[in-house]
Amino acid sequence: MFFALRAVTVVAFATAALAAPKTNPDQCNENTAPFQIRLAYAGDKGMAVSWNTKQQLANPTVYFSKNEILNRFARSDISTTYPTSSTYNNHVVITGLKSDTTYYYMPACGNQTYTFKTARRAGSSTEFSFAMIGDMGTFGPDGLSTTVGKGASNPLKPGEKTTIESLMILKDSYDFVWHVGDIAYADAWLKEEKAGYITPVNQTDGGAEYDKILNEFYGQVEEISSIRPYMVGPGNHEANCDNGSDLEICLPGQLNFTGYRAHWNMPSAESGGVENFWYSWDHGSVHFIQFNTETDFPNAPDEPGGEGDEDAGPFAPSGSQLAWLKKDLASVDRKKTPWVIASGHRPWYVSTTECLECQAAFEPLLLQYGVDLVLHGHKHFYERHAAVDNGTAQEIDANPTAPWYIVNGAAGHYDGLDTPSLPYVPTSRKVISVYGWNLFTVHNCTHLSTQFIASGNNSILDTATLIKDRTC
Ligand SMILES: *[C@@H]1O[C@H](CO)[C@@H](O)[C@H](O)[C@H]1NC(C)=O
Ligand SMILES: *[C@@H]1O[C@H](CO)[C@@H](O)[C@H](O)[C@H]1NC(C)=O
Ligand SMILES: *[C@@H]1O[C@H](CO)[C@@H](O)[C@H](O)[C@H]1NC(C)=O
Ligand SMILES: *[C@@H]1O[C@H](CO)[C@@H](O)[C@H](O)[C@H]1NC(C)=O
Ligand SMILES: *[C@@H]1O[C@H](CO)[C@@H](O)[C@H](O)[C@H]1NC(C)=O
Ligand SMILES: *[C@@H]1O[C@H](CO)[C@@H](O)[C@H](O)[C@H]1NC(C)=O
Ligand SMILES: CC(=O)N[C@H]1CO[C@H](CO)[C@@H](O)[C@@H]1O
Repeated sequence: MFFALRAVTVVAFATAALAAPKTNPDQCNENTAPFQIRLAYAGDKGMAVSWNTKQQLANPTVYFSKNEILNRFARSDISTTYPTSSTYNNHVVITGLKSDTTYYYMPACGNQTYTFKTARRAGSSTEFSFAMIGDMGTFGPDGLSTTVGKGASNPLKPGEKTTIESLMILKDSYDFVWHVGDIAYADAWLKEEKAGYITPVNQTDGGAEYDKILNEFYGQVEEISSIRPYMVGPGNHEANCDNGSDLEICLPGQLNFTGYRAHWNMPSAESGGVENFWYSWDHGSVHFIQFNTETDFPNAPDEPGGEGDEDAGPFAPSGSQLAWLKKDLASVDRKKTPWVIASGHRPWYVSTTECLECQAAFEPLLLQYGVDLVLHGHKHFYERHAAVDNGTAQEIDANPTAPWYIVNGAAGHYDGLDTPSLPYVPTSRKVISVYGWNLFTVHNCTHLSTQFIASGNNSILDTATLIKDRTC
């Protein structure tokens, strides 16, 4: 089993460049070689580095420096696995860095140097962009490809780029990626087997197929997650056993956010949150908040008895999440971070079934504290709304007092796209059913814009700008 604690890290300074590799207590071999490398912000002076290995490490170690010498290192003792996983998840947090600075790094026993850039100093007013994706599974023969299984739809058209390819081509246009839940869709394994889309790895091995798809996903996303912080939020597919099949097979790694808890290391320790479930961070002129629409609030859909029927959570004493959200929102210094952007997986303003429990729990706080923008996934299309105050639309170029809502769960996975219901809800302003992602640009303290980018050919299919009357 794994520890819910965040990695405690020791930062040391080696005196000679070549001394660093000798400090690794783990023997390097193919079982300790790092793969699936992924980054996450840890304050504006830190970076969480996570990666997997085939064997447990005594002391996961990352070498780093401002140049390629890599003469500093950070280390932890967090190397964890769970039943049905073939890998260990290693987590190290590097602290004491400079904000807005590029560092070179490499997990011990690696064969390649990567770079990351720390977050922009909280309060800095420089323009920046970030990428937002929702509901992205693995691409290729075990996920979304140019063919579909029985019952699935919307295969990739020949020559179309996947969302990962599109994000990679445009990687210089954003500082980080925010994946707002539903990560990998490994839980589709049984559905894909039943549809004749994939051949079982092994009928009796209880876990190989789930683990294979999960590993494929983390391998595919690595080209981005090893060079850009990849922030995540919980989605229902991180706890899902409703596999689209009539078989009762649910693997331990699939239950209760087990794989999700083990893989990621979001900055909850830095923000008083809980694991990868709810947390916040500052980046330049924005305070970002991830909240959890799956568990830990009244009538949460993934809790026992909830409508999602996932039998998951809770992860903290009753009332903790909403109390944290209120406290976090109340403590934002709007002079420092004039913008507040929040994300939770399930939408409540959307032209199909909405999460009313989520609305009841979260909307009053988001309204009360003047959150500027709320991002959701879950539904597999793109829908840009107006700013909305308890159902009443306010236009985004007219200094709205309510949050602007955008739903995008269209990054692409085995099941294809969803069809929105007609007529669209009154708050809807633009609907696009194409695989794609959003590029958000925070220009200054009054202008924040978005572009919806079709992954298949990188064309911009929608543009919109939120304008606030404020003095910067
Ligand atoms: C580098 O390490 C990765 C992960 O172990 C491995 O997949 C890759 O083949 C290695 N590359 C080279 C050039 O050795
Ligand atoms: C299937 O997996 C089980 C458990 O890992 C293993 O014991 C068995 O040998 C495998 N069967 C085949 C045909 O590979
Ligand atoms: C899910 O995991 C949490 C943390 O270990 C635990 O407290 C909770 O009871 C689990 N939920 C279910 C339904 O097993
Ligand atoms: C929101 O609107 C509904 C009716 O649509 C109303 O019943 C409810 O009291 C309103 N909530 C608030 C906080 O104003
Ligand atoms: C803020 O950015 C917008 C969009 O780039 C620009 O039109 C506007 O003039 C800027 N405002 C200030 C005060 O610089
Ligand atoms: C790019 O893809 C979108 C979505 O499939 C399509 O509507 C558009 O026509 C394409 N643009 C070009 C230039 O091919
Ligand atoms: C264990 C489990 O959740 N299995 C589910 C697989 O899918 C069918 C049909 O959707 C459900 O009825 C099972 O409960």
